[in-house]
Amino acid sequence: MAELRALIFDVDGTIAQTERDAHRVAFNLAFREAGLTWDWSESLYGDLLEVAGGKERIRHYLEQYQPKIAPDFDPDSLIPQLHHSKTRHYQQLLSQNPLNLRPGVARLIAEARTQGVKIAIATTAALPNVLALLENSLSPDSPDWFEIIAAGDIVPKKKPAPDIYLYVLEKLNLAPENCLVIEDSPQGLQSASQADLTTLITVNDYTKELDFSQAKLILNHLGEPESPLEILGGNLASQFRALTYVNLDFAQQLLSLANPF
Ligand code: XBP
Ligand code: MG
Repeated sequence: MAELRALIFDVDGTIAQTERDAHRVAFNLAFREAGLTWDWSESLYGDLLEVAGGKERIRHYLEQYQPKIAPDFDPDSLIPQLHHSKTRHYQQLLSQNPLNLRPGVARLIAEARTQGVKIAIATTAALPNVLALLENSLSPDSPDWFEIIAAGDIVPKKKPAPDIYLYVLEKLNLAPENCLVIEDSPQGLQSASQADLTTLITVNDYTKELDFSQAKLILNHLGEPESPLEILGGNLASQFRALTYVNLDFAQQLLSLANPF
């Protein structure tokens, strides 16, 4: 049997709904601070999320939406400068107004810690941003709970490339069949799947209409006993009709069904 030894969490959109009201707002504050008139609306930001990574997203926006930017602007110095300022604004926003974690996240992390199941993070966001979320919304000492926090530029190729998940597996020293990934985006699913990992999807407003046709199970969130989850699809959905919230027993069952040999 594929024994569950670790849970690997994506961050943005999975642990908390950070994108619309925190990352997006921080990008816009950085643009304004730099004297730029760019403003990323909620709907434009949904399109821009196709590109993972803040610096990569700004570059994509420059190339696709601002091709006529003055030639004396050097993207290679402008982008890191903007991203640095965006990171500062993001940290400030989260410390002033901590975001709620998504349903079931804190409960599942607590259960894993009690049961000796390792926890890890694989994200395209920059490390200071991940730490700001964990410290403000989970617990000030929570970064230490994770075996490995793999973030940002730690690997050269971001999601949907598998590099970040391969890196986490190497650091955990575990085989993919011993780990369950929790993700919210097709790019994250693709990244984890290419590393042979089993992935549970919890969608959000930005990702609920996207293509998860290869997913094993798609939920609206992880659920709580008093706030049950909804099963939205996935090729193992029929096995879990009675599921109300995700716990380690369920995680083990999902892993075993997805890794039968
Ligand atoms: C989501 C991302 C991140 C954030 C912005 O990461 O793509 O780039 O939108 O954060 P994930 P940074 O879903 O993998 O957690 O500006 O720090 O990159
Ligand atoms: Mg995500």
